[in-house]
Amino acid sequence: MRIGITCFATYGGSGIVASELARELVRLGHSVHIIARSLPTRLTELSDDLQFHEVEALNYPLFEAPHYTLALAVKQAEIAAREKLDLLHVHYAIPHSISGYLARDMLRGTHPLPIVTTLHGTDITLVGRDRSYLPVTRFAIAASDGVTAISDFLSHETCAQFGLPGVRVIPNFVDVDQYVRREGCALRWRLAPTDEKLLVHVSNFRPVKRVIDCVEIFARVARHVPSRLIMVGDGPDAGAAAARAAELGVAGDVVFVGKQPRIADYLSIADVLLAPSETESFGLSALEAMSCEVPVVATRIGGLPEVVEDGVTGYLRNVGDVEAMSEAVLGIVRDDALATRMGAAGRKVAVERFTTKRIIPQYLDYYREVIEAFDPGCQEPVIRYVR
Ligand code: GMT
Repeated sequence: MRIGITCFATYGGSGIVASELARELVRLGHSVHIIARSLPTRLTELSDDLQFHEVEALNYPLFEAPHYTLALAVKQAEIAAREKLDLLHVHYAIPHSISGYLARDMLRGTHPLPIVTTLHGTDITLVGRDRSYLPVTRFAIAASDGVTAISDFLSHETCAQFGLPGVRVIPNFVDVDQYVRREGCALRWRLAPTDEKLLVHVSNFRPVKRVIDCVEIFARVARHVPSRLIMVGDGPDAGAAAARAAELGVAGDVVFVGKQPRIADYLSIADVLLAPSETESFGLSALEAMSCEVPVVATRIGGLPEVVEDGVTGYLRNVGDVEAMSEAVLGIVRDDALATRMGAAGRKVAVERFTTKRIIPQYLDYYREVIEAFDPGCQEPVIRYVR
């Protein structure tokens, strides 16, 4: 197949999922064209079968901001026609589905271009629910030829909020050969020189991630067990997290490593992953940690319970309950046998339910279904993904 993929290239789960999907599709013999504002961070190995097309939006003095949505639609249509794409797969509904809709319409009568939209989370739970975006989000989803969501939670949210029928659930996935436990490596010795326990957090440091809760949890744990907190990523709340660490007197043991191209390096040496999010439709870093045999302490919200089993692969606690989360972490770092058992259970879940090999074929089957059902002559946007 010849597939176009649009995603945000910035630090975010949807761009990572789109990049890993692209890489796997190419590995399986398909051609992929990434159409995005910049090259997604995890995609470095371009080739004839994995090409990147940059969207450049003209900034004219009359415009208050460049019109990315329109420039993207033009690029999607241009690449689809030139490269004879069989399908365009957009990640994150706003604004990518709308651009796809425009591209499909621009090509009407010349090149059939079915659109699949994958919903990732905040495109439904935060941005899409905002009054200023809700009608257009609903329209974009209804107008897509195929729609997938990355968890049952997100599928239900989509139905509840937009009054649309259930969408196909294709969960996120992990490369279990890349995300593995590594003992005794140089990075571990550098970050934990006297064998401290390593608590790791990975995110884009936006308010929904509650990174300050990570610092609060860590400060409570560090009172009892020699440990360090490794903060991987960057974003708006990084400064506030650093300030809180200083206030709590733990700044010396909180290490901000910034955005990292190889998250696996940090997860593979962690003792606990912290994911205290306010909302999370899946929690990709939790799954990646589980693949590395790392117990997860997270919040009991959104799709996280579909990934982390409370008491088995980690612990789930209420949003903001830093006391309970620090108790949960202490339970793990004080009991090596429990930590090993939880790590092994997490790895088993990753291997049995969420491997790349198990999930990518679900996308391919869905592409085929959508292409087969596509009616290039249809003028009205209809909810074609419902059977
Ligand atoms: O909002 C974010 O955290 C970023 C967002 C994205 O689109 O990049 O992440 C969402 O998609 C990830 C990949 O599917 C999921 O693992 C995250 O749970 C989801 N984030 C939220 O729901 C907050």
